[in-house]
Amino acid sequence: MQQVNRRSFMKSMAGAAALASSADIEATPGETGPVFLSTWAHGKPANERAAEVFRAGGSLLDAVEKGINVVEDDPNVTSVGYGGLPNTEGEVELDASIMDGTRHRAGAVCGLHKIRNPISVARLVLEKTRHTTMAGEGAFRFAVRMGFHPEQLLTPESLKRWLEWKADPKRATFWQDPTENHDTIGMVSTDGKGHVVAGCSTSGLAWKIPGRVGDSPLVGCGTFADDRYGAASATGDGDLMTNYCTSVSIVQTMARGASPQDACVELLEHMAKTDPKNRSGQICVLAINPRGEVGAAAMDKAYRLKYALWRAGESQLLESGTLF
Ligand code: SD4
Repeated sequence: MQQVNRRSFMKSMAGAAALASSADIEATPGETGPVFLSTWAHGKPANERAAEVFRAGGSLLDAVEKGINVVEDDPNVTSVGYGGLPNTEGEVELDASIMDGTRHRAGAVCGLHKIRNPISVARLVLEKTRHTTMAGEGAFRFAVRMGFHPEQLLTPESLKRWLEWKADPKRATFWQDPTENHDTIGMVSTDGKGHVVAGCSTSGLAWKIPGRVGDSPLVGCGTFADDRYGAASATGDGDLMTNYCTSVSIVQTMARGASPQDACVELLEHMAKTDPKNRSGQICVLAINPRGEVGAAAMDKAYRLKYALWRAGESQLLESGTLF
């Protein structure tokens, strides 16, 4: 196994706060009980809802789905679900996937429009069909058949931002330079008894070319879960990360004995080595193993990963280290 240079990673972490938070999460080997780990600040209420659902007797899949629903329903999160920023034509196109580490089965939807909770549609693809991924119009019709109600997903705020973008003659487009408006909710979790689940949901890159699919709904890229080794999720530039199958790569590294933190760092090091341009890429990853040990890392300090950790009743917002 390639040795991960953890010391240089820790050295490159900006600020004592980041160092302290990483040390905290490493100091808990063998922890039992459920653990929820999610991307960005909106991951905190998502984790809290997931923990509530799990404590009330829901399954880990229920917990991850319902936790992610909190972010999808929030109109103030402009990168996920209702209120997500649209594609160039003003249509909100949503991507999501969820994976069960016990059955080694996932459900996913991409380019879903007019349905605010794609993670729940993805869950139904997993539970009710023999398919894994459904796209576009077919995914929409499947959702309606499952009882979801179509609605306008643009809020007054996201409509205003799209109109402003459209009116700007110097606007950035994906025919030229990438734009900066994106995020996702990625959640990885364990029940503390050896079961892991991963899920993620996003409106993808703002002003994307219609039909563009990011990493989030692609099993092995945006999410991966395997009870033997752990689960991972990714956030950032999906056009870049898809080429590295980030989540399955991290889980495979854990399969070779690496901790979640080392597995995250190893993937980033590999990306940086294979293409130096990746060093400034918007690349962030999270991982958990069935013992509840967690890892989080970002590539570049210009795009830092805030992440949320729920463990033993405590809900925290932390910041990962960066490789560069
Ligand atoms: C995508 N990876 O569609 C998603 C967006 C994201 O932080 O996660 N941004 O490329």
